Amino acid sequence: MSTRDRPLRSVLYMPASNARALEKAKSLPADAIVLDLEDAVAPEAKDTARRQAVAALASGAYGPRTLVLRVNGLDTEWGRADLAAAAASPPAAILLPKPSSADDLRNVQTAMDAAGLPVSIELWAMVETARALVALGDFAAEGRREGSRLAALVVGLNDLYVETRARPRADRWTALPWLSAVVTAARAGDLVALDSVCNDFRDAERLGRECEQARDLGFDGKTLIHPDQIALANEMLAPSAEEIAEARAIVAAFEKPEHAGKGAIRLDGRMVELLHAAAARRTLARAAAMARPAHP
Ligand code: 1VU
Repeated sequence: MSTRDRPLRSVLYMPASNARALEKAKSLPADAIVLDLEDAVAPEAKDTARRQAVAALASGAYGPRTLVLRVNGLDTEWGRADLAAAAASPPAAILLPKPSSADDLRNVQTAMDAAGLPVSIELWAMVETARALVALGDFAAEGRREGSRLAALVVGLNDLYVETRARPRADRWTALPWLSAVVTAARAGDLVALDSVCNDFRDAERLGRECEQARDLGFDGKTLIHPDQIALANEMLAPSAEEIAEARAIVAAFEKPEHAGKGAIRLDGRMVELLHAAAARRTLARAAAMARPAHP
């Protein structure tokens, strides 16, 4: 199943060098887990992290959680070894840090092919450089290209703040144009859109505000750094009971015989169109996917 069809409300990073975190993740209610070989792992721990990540991927101990491997860039001494290791026990997706052009996305797919990663293994791309923001249209086109592995865009605000010199603000107003641009590119490219992390993992109020922003901007899920952040993301990035009830009402209204062949109808005193029925069906499909046990 493509990750496009899986719930990805909560996507938890963990350093693959941290054996305790790898163990703990087996019982955490995250929809997806990113085993990080890149920034969260010190150079002297890269080999241990790669070995532990491969063992985790091969273990079958993470149930239906979507497993993703964040590799080091191909321009580092570790990148190609990371891909070769992934081929031994493939994750659902490879997460590429710091791509800045469509060429970077195509080059890593060529390297994935060469490493022997099956074509079903997707590519997720971080959006964390100024050049990536400028290239979002090309990223969307890559998502639409026949045979492309690209399936998701993942925002990385920590790097973007440093590179652009924009100041991180608690309400994230300095990042809103980027966040919105990433969601737009994801929709144009038929890609999953995942919001950045909230570094202040003890601040549930702030996380709640970020999840609300992510939901309202149209993100599919939020990346996380700590187990305490999972429950809130799962709750806030799922369709609410009211949204599900409304979606059911719209679908039911369009299915009435008297509305057959109509493009627009009246429901509870307002107009709903076929495009709303399509959105309602998508909401119901997401809710159904989230109702399936993702974390036993
Ligand atoms: O109760 P236990 O001792 O068994 O477990 C600890 C701890 O190991 C565990 N835990 C985690 N388990 C899985 N995944 C995690 N991400 C994770 N974080 C912690 O939970 C128990 C309680 O932990 P704690 O509250 O004592 O927290 P620590 O001080 O151990 O850890 C805090 C940090 C922030 C260091 C930790 O949460 C962490 O390493 N998070 C992930 C960092 C990461 O992957 N960064 C890179 C991606 S972010 C990015 O690049 C932005 C784009």
